[in-house]
Amino acid sequence: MVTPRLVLILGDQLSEDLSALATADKTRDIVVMAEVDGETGYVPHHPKKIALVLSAMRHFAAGLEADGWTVAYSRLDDPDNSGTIPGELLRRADALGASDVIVTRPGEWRLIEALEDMPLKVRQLADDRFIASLAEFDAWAEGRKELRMEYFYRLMRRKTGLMMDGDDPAGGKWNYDHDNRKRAKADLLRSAPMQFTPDDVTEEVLALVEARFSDNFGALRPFHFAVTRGQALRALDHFVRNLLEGFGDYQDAMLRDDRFLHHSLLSPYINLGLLNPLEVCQRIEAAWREGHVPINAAEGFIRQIIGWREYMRGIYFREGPDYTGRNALNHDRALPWMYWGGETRMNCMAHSIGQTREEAYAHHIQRLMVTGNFALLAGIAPREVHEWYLAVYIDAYEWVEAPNVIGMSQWADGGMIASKPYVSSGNYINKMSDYCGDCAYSVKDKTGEQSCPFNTLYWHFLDRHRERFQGNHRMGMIYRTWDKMDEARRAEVLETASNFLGRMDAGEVV
Ligand code: FAD
Ligand code: DLZ
Ligand code: SF4
Repeated sequence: MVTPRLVLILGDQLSEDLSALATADKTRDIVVMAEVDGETGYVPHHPKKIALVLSAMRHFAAGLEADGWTVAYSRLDDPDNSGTIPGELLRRADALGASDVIVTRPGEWRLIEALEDMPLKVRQLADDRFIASLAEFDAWAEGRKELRMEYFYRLMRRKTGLMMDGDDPAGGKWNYDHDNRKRAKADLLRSAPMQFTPDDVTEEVLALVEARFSDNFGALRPFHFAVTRGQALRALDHFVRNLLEGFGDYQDAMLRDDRFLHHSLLSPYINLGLLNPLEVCQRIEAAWREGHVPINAAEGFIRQIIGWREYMRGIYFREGPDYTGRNALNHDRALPWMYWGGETRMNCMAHSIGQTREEAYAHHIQRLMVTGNFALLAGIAPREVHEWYLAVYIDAYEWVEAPNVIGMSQWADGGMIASKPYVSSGNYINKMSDYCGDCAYSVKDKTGEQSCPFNTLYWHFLDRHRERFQGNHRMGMIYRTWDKMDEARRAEVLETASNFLGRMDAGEVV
C-alpha cells in the first residue's frame, strides 16, 4: 500500500481549486482540517468571525467528502485535539504512518514558520488564488524608489484585461476616484447585504462558540453570513444587482442608521476562499458592459480588489515577519478601553465601534478615518491597534489586515504604503457623515473642552511630528496654516489636546 500524504487545508483556504488539492491525489492522500484553540485564540477574535470560519470549514469538509476525498477533520471539542495545527498534523501523521505534508502557503508568517519547523516533510505551495504571484510583485517593486499602488494597479489591469479596451483603460481614464466623494442620505429603499438563515451545521457551531467564546468582544447573534460557496455566489449576485450602482458615489459616506450603505460585504468570502477575486471582478465588469452600473462604480470596485487587495498582500510578504512590530512614529499609548466597548462621548467612535461589536464589520472609511485616525492622532502603540483590528473584523487575516493597519492607517512602516499619514480633523468626518449632529462635542469648536477632539489632536499630532512631516511636499501647506495661527491660539489648541489625552489616560470617559 502507498503511504498517504497529508493535505492540510486551513480555515481560510476553502477553495476547490486550492493548489494543495490540485497537487494531491484523492485516491491516496488524506485531507487534514483542524479546528484548534491555537487559531481560535491567537487574538480574541469576534465570536461571529470564529463561527463563520468553523461553519465554513465544516461545510467545505463535507463537500470534499462528497467529492470523494478522505478528510480527517478535528473538531474543537474533540477530546484528542492537541490544540494546534502542527500538533494535529503530527497526530494524524502518527496514526496514518505519514511523513509528507502538502499545504498551500498560509497567509501569516506565524504559521509559515511553525510549519517550517516541523519534524515532517512539509511542502508549502504558492497560493495562486491571487492575481499577482509574490515573485511578480517583487519584480515590480524591485529598484523603485517609491512604491505606489496606482502604478501596480495599472499593471494588474493590463494583466487581467479587466476594464480595458485594447491597451487603453475603458472610458479613457484609469481611475474615477474623483467622482467618489458624495455624502449619503438615509434611504429606506436601499437594499441591505444578503442574509442567510443558519442551517443545522451553523447552529451547532453557534452553540459551540457561545459556550466557549462568550467573553470575547462582539455579539454572536444574529448570525446571517454565507457559509458555503453557493451562498457566497448568491451574495455576490445580490450585491451586483442591488447595490453596486451606488458603490463609487457613496464609497466614503457614513450614516448612523445605515451600516453597510453600498458596500459589498464580500471581503469575508473572498478572504476565506469561497469566492475568487478574479471571478468577482469579471462579474462587476460584465454588469458595467451590459449598462447596469456606471463606470465609476465598476472601476472603483475593481481597483479595491486587483489594486489594493493585491498590493497589500505583496507588501506583507515582501516586508517579512517583523512588519507587525514596526513603529516609525514611536507611539506607545495603550489602546483605550472604548475600543473594547467602553463608553465614549465621541459619537463617531461610539457608532463605529458599536457596529463593529454587533456586526464584526465596519466599512473602509470607518476603519481608516474614524477608529484608525483617532488611534494615530492619539499616538496609540501600533501593535495594540493591529491586534485590535485582527481580532474584531470578520475579514481580518494578517496578510491583509497588517498592511492596512500598520502601513495605511498608522504610518508605522514609515510611509511604505501611505505617502502621507491618513489624519484628519473633525471637519472630514462631519463632511462625510451624520455623526457630528448629536455628538457631545462640537465639531465647529477648535479649542476648549467642548471642542471636537479630532480638531485639537490633529494639530497636536502635526506639531509633535513636525520634524518628520514638515518636508513632505503634500503637507507643507498644512504646516504653513498652523504657523500662521497666532501663538496663543496654538498653545490653547495644544493644551486642549493634552488635557484630553490626560483625561483619557486617567480612564475618564472622553
Ligand atoms: P467594499 O467596500 O465592498 O470593497 C470591495 C472589496 O475590495 C472588499 O471586499 C475587499 O476585498 C477589497 N478591498 C477594499 N479595500 C481594501 C484594502 N484596503 N485592502 C484590501 N482589500 C480591500 N480588509 C480585509 O479584507 N481584511 C482586513 O483585516 C482589513 N483591515 C483593514 C484595516 C484598516 C485600518 C483599514 C483602513 C482597512 C482594512 N481593510 C481590511 C480594507 C477594507 O476596509 C475592507 O476590505 C472592506 O471594508 C471590506 O468590506 P466590504 O467587503 O464591504 O468592502
Ligand atoms: C481565523 C481562524 C480561526 C478562528 N480558526 C481556525 C481554525 O480553527 N482552524 C484553521 O485551520 N484555521 C482557522 N482560522 C484561520 C487561520 O487563522 C488562518 O489560516 C491563518 O491565520 C493564516 O491566514
Ligand atoms: Fe466625532 Fe468630533 Fe464629530 Fe463628535 S464632533 S462625531 S468627536 S468628529
